[in-house]
Amino acid sequence: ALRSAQPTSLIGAPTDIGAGARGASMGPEALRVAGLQAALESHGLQVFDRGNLSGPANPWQPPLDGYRHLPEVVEWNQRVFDAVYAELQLGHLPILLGGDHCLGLGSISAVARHCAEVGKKLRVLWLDAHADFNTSALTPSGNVHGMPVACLCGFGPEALTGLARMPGGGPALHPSQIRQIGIRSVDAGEKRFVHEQGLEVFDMRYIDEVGMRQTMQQALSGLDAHTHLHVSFDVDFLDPDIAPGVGTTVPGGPTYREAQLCMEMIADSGRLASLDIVELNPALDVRNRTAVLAVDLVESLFGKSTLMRVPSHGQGQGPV
Ligand code: 4U7
Ligand code: MN
Ligand code: MN
Ligand code: MN
Repeated sequence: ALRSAQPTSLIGAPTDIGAGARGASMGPEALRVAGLQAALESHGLQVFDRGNLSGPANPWQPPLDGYRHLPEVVEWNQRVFDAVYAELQLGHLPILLGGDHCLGLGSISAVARHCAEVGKKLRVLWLDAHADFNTSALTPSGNVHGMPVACLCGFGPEALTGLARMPGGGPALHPSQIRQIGIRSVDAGEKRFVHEQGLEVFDMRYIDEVGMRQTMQQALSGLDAHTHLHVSFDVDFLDPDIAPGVGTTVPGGPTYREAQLCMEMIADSGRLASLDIVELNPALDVRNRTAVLAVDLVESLFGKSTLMRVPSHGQGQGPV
């Protein structure tokens, strides 16, 4: 018996507008070359590849008032917002192919707006080496890919914090809706702000001590049938030994097995309803192996609980 799963839509956003290194703009194509669509289809999912969005080029300028490329970042995020929102309205599960992590702003703003309109609760899992909770006053770089979580919580320029146009005004997210996993590089001022705002952070020290299983049980606790689960997967979450193709590597990340378990437990929750795959940088990768790994992990994210396995290509063992 095949439970009919929600169709998925791939949305490419080929830009590195918010990053500190060039190359994340090649992420969408690298994920396609690594076989993302076929991998999802092999699990019985219906996949629509919507192609790539377009937007302003990267002018590669120094920061202005604490932000690099703010007008261009805003424009890209408006386009991402519109594309993700349209898929949610169709009842599809949007998969944003970044692009750098500033695009999580447009994507999650669309998800938050959608949830408010249909009366769903929203939980965001932020898989990342970084907290991405900087503001223009705190940032050591001015790169907006280090700021999306703060902006989503209402701390940032109006052009970014207001993207969602939430029904009651107000920010797209409250910190209590977010769980951060894999964190191991947070700037000094950013760290104080994370504590002040009460973000729930499962950092690498925590994962080392209690293990990925208990970490994910806690991060996924309290979900119910009315919860929309969004996963924002920054590929630098993974240990750089297995995932070298990112702009900001931080040693000491989850191993292959830990990352698999993380994805499998999200799949088992049965609540995954939207996804970002961001920060993949093919210019820094080795023969596309980080893209292939990301596809492998995304398969686990969809493989277990979203649908039953069916005999396919004469190889299947039937439902498991
Ligand atoms: B990513 C950094 F200073 N914190 O703000 C910053 F270390 O989306 C890095 O998680 C941000 O990859 C990394 O520039 C952003 C830096
Ligand atoms: Mn990030
Ligand atoms: Mn990161
Ligand atoms: Mn990065």
